[in-house]
Amino acid sequence: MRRPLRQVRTNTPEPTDLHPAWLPPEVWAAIGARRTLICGQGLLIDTVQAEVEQAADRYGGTARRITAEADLPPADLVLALAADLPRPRPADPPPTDSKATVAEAAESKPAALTPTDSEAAGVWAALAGARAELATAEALGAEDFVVTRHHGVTVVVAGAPAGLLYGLFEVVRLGESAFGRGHRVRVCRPVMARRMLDHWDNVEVHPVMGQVERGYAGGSIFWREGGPRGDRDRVTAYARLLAACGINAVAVNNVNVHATEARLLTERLDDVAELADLLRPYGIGVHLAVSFAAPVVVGGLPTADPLDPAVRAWWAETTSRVYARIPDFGGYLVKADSEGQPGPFSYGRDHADGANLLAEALAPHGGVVRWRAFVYNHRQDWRDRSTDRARAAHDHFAPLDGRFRDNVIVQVKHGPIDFQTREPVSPVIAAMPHTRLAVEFQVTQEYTGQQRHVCYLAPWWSEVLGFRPWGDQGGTVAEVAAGGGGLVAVSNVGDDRFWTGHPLAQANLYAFGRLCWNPGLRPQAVLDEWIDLTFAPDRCADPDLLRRTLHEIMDDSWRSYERYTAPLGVGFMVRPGHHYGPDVDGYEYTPWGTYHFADRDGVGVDRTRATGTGFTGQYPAPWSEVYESVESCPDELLLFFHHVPYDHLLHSGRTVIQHIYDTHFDGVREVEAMCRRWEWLARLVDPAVHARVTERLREQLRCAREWRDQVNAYFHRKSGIPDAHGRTLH
Ligand code: GCV
Repeated sequence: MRRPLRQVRTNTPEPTDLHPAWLPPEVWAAIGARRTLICGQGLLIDTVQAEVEQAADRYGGTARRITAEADLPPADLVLALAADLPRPRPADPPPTDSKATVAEAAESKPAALTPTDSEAAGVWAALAGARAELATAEALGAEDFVVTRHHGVTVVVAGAPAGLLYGLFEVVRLGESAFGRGHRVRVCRPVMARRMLDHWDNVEVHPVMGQVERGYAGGSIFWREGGPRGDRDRVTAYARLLAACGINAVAVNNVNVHATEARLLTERLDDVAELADLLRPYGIGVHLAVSFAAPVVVGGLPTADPLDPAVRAWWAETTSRVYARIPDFGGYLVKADSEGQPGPFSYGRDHADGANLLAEALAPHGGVVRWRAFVYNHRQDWRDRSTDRARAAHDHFAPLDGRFRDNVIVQVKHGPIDFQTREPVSPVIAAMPHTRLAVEFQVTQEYTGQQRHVCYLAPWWSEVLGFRPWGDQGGTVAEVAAGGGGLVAVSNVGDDRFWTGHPLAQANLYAFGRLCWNPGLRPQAVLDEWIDLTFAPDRCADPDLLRRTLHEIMDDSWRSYERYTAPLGVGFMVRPGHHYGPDVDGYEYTPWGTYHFADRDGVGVDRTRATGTGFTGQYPAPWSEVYESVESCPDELLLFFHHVPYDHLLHSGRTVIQHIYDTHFDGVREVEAMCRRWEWLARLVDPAVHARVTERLREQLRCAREWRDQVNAYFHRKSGIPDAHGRTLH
């Protein structure tokens, strides 16, 4: 039963002029207008209470905390911990049929009862119904919850406070439909226990990389010019957004750990503790990226050798101090022996020695060490065709399988190179069955348009997560991650008022969280959720146009981006350093190991066992064979695995060179269409959002044309082959 609305307040953005992203006040209307009972104790239950109170305050409902023993007032929504579900006492109205469905309940009111008795009985009956369903459901884990509806009351029951917080946000997502007829029982459990974001935020502004490495949304929300930013409201608002899409952990500093950041572990630990205090009420645990050389750099020891007893003692003591200050600290994140970061190689030790050292220090406290597998030689001689960066992670880590301690998570980039627009799945994911693996994505759009281009990445991640490294008979990437260290992504958030620079890039952050929770969600369905929450289409003049247009712009935007940038999986071709815009030969003669080998006859990297670097041999069957053969290799990865002549015929029926020309023209046309479509939304979305996206689209179009013209001109000049359709190639 709904109470009549009291006066609804106007919706001002919270907390200052920050864009509310997927939690604008309107999404709380369904809950806020109703009577909610909250049962349970704990910090996260206080958060639930505060959220519902705020909504009720705005929309005229009520939020009452009750204990299991208290009288049961009438309610429309009950949010309860299973252990605190109120139990009827002899004097309470008897529960009616607990098995009644919502439809029955909504239509039937026991005639013999007075309205008040009826309402109270309805709540009792609803609780009895929830209890009956719980009895048949599998035990609820710490983050699980059940949503049921009986006798006109929606009941969310969780096994632990975190589950109730996620249950609350599920009701937010459901909106009015959480209180409608025909609601089926939903048991919700996250597929990934670990759902994490890594911030590549520097405390001290880095002379080249700035405040946030690969950040495209302004400064850091955590740090500013050498110290804490001190914007508590913003961090709390961020925590809230993360919890609402399912994230439960963050690393608060860059994996490239410089001098100031190294001290977060010791004398600047209070700065980390302060962030932990702000993130904790939303169930988000804090991790710290640490320098492997910390014993030397901040500890004053002569060595960081992982087998040195003094080094082990230093890590043990330092870690104990961290836990004394932050009892629920998540653990360490380490980039070692990679791109100049220190690591165990300096002491003749391997990555298992290094990771186990930190794991040993963390184990007594329940912490984990996340050890990145992004290790390769960034000082390669480009003349040396036998060295292949794609092989590096597997070469280094696969032989170590089984040697890592239980609380080590090896964190693997989803592709073998570096978050390109198209790469095969990393073979490491299939190569370490005795190691806990986490799969790493990049929400920040380093190589996918840097938040100046619309590029909805969920379809890409979804493909990766659904990939079966052992073929149809084996599990998926998502299953490997779920059984190990979960998913992690580099955050795309900064101090920009839209959080992500490009307002539509918010969808990537939201989608990453939702795919962690359930990798089986369809990207379009996730986008729909995000549109519903962020744009409230039902409240605009033309909901269908708004929804349809956003889908038209975003659904396929990753593939559009792929079309106008580097072709057929070859990757890079970006401007060195900042990685924005085209530069076909930009990395060709550099030490970074990212080459395309284009000449007058052909293009692509021969990674076969027969004639190339042997990388295909790192895959199990059937992929080792599929990728080895130029006939069976999927078109979209052809140039990643093979060097082929320009007139090589693709499965699509086009030659490689014609594919390059066609897709580049198509990609730009698609961006032109995006720009036109966005104009249709001028009066349907917030003018500030509209203006920002318009400005970004203009740049996207300019840049897409530049990509098209440079890539087409380059390959035309190399190959001398004209476009079959006679278009200008420059
Ligand atoms: C944080 C790429 C990026 C680097 C990043 C690195 C990594 O190379 O360009 O900025 O460093 O990946 O993942 O560690």
